[in-house]
Amino acid sequence: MKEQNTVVELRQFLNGQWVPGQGQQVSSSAAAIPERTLAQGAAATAAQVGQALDAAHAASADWAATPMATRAGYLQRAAAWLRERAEQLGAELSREEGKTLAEGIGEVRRAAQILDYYAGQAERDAGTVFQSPRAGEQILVTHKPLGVVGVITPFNFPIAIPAWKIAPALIFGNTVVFKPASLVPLLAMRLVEALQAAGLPAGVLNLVIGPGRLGDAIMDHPRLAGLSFTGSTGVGRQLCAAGAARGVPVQAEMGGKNASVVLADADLELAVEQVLFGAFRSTGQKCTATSRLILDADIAEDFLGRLTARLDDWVTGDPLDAAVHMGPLVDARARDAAQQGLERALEQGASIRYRGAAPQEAGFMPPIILQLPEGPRGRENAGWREEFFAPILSVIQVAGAEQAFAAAQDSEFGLSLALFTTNLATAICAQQQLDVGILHVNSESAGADPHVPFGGAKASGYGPKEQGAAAREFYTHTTTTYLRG
Ligand code: UN1
Repeated sequence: MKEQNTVVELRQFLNGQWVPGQGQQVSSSAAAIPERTLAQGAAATAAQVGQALDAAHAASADWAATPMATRAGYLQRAAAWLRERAEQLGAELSREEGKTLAEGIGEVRRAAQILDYYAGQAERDAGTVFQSPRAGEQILVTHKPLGVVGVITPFNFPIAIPAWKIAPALIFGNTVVFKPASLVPLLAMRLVEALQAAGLPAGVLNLVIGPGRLGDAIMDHPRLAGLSFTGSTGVGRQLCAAGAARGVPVQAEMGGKNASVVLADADLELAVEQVLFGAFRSTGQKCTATSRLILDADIAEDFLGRLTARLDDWVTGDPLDAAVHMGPLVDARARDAAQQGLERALEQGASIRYRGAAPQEAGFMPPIILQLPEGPRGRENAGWREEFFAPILSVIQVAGAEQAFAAAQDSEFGLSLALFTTNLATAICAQQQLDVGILHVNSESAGADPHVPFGGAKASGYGPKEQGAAAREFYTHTTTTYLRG
């Protein structure tokens, strides 16, 4: 692996200037080599968060009055900037977060695609005109920005998730205070650099890097008009409650415990490949990852035989090595937390059906398949209930589609579900019966396109969904105008 030894100076972006933080020292390191520091500097303080919100507020009237086509230009230029540097930034992402180089480069390109998609909003409808029951009248529904929007993002998609919140916030005329996960500040800084290079006016986008409690400083600030959050269900619900108390809309994308259901009539080769990707790509660190596997008993042994054979060739190691399929978890703390979850599952009667090979150091963990106990005990097991955010796949067996759907529904979460069947009627039944935000028929549980709604049911989501036409629902409020000439 080619190593550069430069440590990036970690800075805050306030009112169009890169400035040092005034808080405690923070740093990020390589996921696979924790002793290697990648970025270092002082965290933002609550006072600096206040400056960020004040700057965003001061910029907000001019930004809202800027034509959408002009706002789109900034996003397009930032997209081009990212695309030109996709390989280099993808390598930075891979090194810091731990996903493979291909996934890192893919994520940078995806961020560019998201920016371009929202730029296209300038050529879409600006609202809706309704018929009026009264003569000589039209009813217009138009959209206005909320004002200053807070964006709080997790470590697992260090640039794509920020892009899919910041791009719609900006295109719809909001100004932004962005707080990324402090484990992955590098790509957050790159996204801000891209928009700065595009000429974005001062104050429109502000970046504050630091510990989680900065999120409370954003939430509590009187200028805040909306908050979009992706992360754990616990933190998301606290933010939703705080927002409700203040009348500030909050959009929260939270946990998942997504099932893949493989029925007896499925194309097994396809299902094996898609479950492998869904469960183990990005080391299982996606809210859309497959972590429950529900197999029809008729094909269960055949399926597991094929899946474990594929896993025998699955290489866990240095994420920058092209031969590697799976890097480490983001850090040793994440690995230890997943390890403890695994131990709880084992104490509660689960057994290890498969454990792959992995380096011992840093946050490395091998791919693991857990067999849960039969009957209701299986569905009380930590392997069924808890989101480990790790390459651990918990398996149960059922008899037929009806039992499979009942098992799939038996979860606090409702983000994504992958169903493998060749029977169209069964697929339609799943669409009607299952409380999930995203249903994949014959494809893996992870993945999202920018032009369609993304988000979950039950404990997985709160507030309007993200992406596509859904984004406008969150980032704007409407005025209904009864217009008579
Ligand atoms: C994807 O499946 O590619 O945090 C996107 C997450 C989700 C995004 C998933 N909010 O994993």
